[in-house]
Amino acid sequence: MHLKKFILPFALAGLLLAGLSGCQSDGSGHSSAEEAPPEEKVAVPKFERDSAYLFVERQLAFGPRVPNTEAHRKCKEWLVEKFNSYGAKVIEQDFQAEAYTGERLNATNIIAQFNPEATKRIVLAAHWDSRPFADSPINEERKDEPILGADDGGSGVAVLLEVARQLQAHPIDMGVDIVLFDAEDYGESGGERAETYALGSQYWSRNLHVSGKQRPRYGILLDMVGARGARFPREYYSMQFAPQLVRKVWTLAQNMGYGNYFVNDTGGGITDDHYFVNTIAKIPMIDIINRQPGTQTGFGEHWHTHDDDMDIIDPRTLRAVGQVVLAVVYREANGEF
Ligand code: AHN
Ligand code: ZN
Repeated sequence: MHLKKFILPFALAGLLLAGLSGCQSDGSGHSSAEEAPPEEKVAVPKFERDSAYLFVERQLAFGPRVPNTEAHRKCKEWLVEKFNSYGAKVIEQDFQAEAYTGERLNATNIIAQFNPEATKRIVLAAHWDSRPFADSPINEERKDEPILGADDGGSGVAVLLEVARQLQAHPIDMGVDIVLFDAEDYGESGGERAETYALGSQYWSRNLHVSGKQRPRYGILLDMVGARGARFPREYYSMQFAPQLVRKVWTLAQNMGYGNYFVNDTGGGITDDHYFVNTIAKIPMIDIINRQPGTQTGFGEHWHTHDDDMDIIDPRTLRAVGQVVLAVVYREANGEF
């Protein structure tokens, strides 16, 4: 309590100073002379929550999206076709990864580029695979069966598909790279060997599809952004690698009326895809991820169980996250973020 009271005035002063000076260390603020202002400002479009909800359903209809399965291949085809239909330049970044089990996974990072030539770019990411087993300590049911991953995987992808749809309908000059990582959730139970997770983001971080001036300036990762009652505290590694970006996104979200989701609280570090993007690719990337401190796993009762299906998804959560992401994208494109 005392600590909070002590820190708050300094945090506020820091925010003000950062805002006034217009210079930030995490690459999220830039007013460099070489960068031309946008031709015309484009209003932030409305994020259609029902559209995003349908995108979760469509993914689940393929079944669990576990690497080396038919459902995984079929879903990949659908995602690629969807991004193509929205006018993106799509790159299928195929790779083979060795799982902790020794299995060889045929995997693909799906990359959808808007304005591929633009030198001012940001990256939006989620993982599109789902977990091959239901190993949560909370629920012992059908532990060996793969999960549908409506929230864990499906939700982030669904939000980014709707963002892509809006980018086609309301074009901007800025570059946006949507990256759907594969093989995020094939990691060893228990989570001690964190590097057994996030195989797609580790591969992408070592083999970026862009270089030089086209390198994205920063990124936002969405992981488990669809559950009813979701709660997104400021994740620890995000604060370490991109503190100004976290503050700007959370402040924006709260000003938009989504403070019940984007809570004023700090959460522990998650070795999620953004961890490897930050440490290997050195692109500042934050993670918007649902944390539920009241539960044994810290991720909610449905996490890595068969309850992670459509019943857990709330279109209002998808909208809160999607509308904030759209606000960041369009404000950044307008030079107003
Ligand atoms: C670990 O448990 C090491 N990482 C969690 C990241 C994750 C799993 N996100 C979704 N499922
Ligand atoms: Zn997971």
